[in-house]
Amino acid sequence: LDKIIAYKHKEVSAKKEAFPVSLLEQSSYFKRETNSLSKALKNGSGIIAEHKRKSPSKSVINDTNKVHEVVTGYENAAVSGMSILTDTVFFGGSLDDLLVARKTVSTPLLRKEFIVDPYQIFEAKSYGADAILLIAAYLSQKQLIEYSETAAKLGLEVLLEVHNEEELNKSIIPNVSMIGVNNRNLKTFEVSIEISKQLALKIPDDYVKVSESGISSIAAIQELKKYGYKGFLIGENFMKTDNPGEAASKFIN
Ligand code: IGP
Repeated sequence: LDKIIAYKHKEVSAKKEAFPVSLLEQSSYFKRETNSLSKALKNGSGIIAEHKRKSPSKSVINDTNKVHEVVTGYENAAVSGMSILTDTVFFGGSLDDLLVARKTVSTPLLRKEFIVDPYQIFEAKSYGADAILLIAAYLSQKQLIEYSETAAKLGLEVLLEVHNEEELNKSIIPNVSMIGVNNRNLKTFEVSIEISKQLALKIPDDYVKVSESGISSIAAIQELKKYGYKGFLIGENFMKTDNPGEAASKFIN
C-alpha cells in the first residue's frame, strides 16, 4: 500500500502539470447530472460488479480487453452499480476503461482509485463517474472531510472504505453516503468476511453499508444481508470467468 500511495503522488503531480483542472472541466461529462449509487443499492440487487484485470494479491485475473462486453454483461445482469479500476500500474486499469464504461451503460459507476489529491476527484467527474472511493487506511480525517466535500460539490457520492474500528471512527463525517468494509487487509492481503460482520453494528444507520472483497457465494451475500449490508462489491469472482456478466447474473436471479 505504501508503494502504491508513493507512486500515486508522483502520478498526480505529473498529470496536474500536463492536464490542469481547468481542462478537465471542459469535458462534456463534467456538467452531467450524476446517478445515485446509494439509491440504486437500496432499490436493487445491491451488487456492485467490478472491472478488474489484475491485482497485487492475485496478479492476472482477466487479461482480455473487453471493457465494453464486460460492462454490457453486467448491465444485462441488472447489477446496481459497477466499480471501474482506473489504476494502471498495479491493477491494469485506466481512465479510458471508465470512459468506455460511461459511454456504454447508464448504471451508476464508481471510480476505483487510490485518491491522494482532489485533482483525481475532478478527473473522476470528467471521465463519467457517479461516485468515488476514499480509503481511510491512508487518508487523515482532515483529508477525508475535505475530499468528501469536494465530491459533494461535484455531485459525486462517496464510498468510504474502512477495515477496522479505528478507521471507522474517523470516517463518521458529512458528505459520505456509503461506508464500505473491505474484507481484505490492504497491507497483508488477508481476506475474511468476518471483518464485515464485526464492524456492521458499529456503522451508524444513516450510511448505506457495503461489504467489499472476497465475496464468492450467494450464501455469503444472504449472510451479510442479515448484518444490514445493502451493497456487495465483487470483482475477482466475476472477472476470473470467461463471461463476467453471466457470472454476475447467477448471483442476481
Ligand atoms: C473487489 P474481490 O475480492 O471481489 O476481487 O474485491 C474489491 O472489493 C477490491 O478490488 C477492492 C479494492 C479496494 C481494489 C476493494 N477496495 C481498493 C483497489 C483498491
